[in-house]
Amino acid sequence: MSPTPDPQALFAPDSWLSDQGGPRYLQLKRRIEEAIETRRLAPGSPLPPERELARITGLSRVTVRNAVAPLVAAGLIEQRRGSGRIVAARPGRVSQSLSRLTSFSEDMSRRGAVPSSVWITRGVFLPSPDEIMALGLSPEQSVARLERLRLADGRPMAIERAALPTSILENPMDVEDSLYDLLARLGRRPVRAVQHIRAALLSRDDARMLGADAGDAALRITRISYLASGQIAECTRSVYRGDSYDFVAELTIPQSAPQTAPKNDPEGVPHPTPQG
Ligand code: 16G
Repeated sequence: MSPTPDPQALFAPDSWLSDQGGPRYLQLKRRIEEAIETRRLAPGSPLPPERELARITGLSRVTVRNAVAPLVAAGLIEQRRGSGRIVAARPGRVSQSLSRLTSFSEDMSRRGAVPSSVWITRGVFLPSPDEIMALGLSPEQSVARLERLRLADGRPMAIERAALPTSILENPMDVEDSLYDLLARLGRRPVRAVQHIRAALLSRDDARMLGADAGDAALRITRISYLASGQIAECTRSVYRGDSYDFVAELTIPQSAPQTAPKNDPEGVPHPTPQG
């Protein structure tokens, strides 16, 4: 079993629990998920018992229970007879939020994995008809193309094919480990993006690079990202191994919609409306 992390340091509520952060059981659930993602709670390490979590966080045991139950149901935490709850063996998949505009390097580092890339193509080219459309270029303008196999801890995760107007990225050879780091240094990091995700099957060539079999499940993602000025910064077409990612979207009820949780519920835990 992995060493027990210091639960006090991990769960002291000052840095993550707030009145504005929504239901408290969800805030705690997120805190535990984040600790698992960043490996502060490594696979095999014990989750502090309910009573201790309640003491450290100042939440009720019911709230703690409501936070932990969905993580057990999702397989992130295992209930072991006699030895309490432990973090499940690291799932092969990476959970990626659909609401945050982050880079591959940031996503992997946040999870304690080491990102790396193998370059497939890097240079300045005349744009293809698709790139002209996607980036709003004229046929005489040029594009910077970056094609990379992206790896986490040496394990192939995705193939990314990015095209950027040369007004955004003049010299693709300047990109070292992270494209978004370089764009940030140039003051041209995208602030908004639209992503399309669809299911696909791996082609023979992509499968070979990803260490999978032709015809295996994959996700195709197109991201068009924008600068604050509205200018298109990047069009990236990626192929992710179907078994490596879970894309997670957090859904909230619109402010104007009627609330179903009883007003007097201090924990904000939604209850089914009593029948009859
Ligand atoms: C992400 C983006 C990709 C971007 C890359 C930059 C998706 C689907 N794609 O993988 O558009 O170019 O990050 O990563 O999320 P980097 O800064 O590590 O090079």
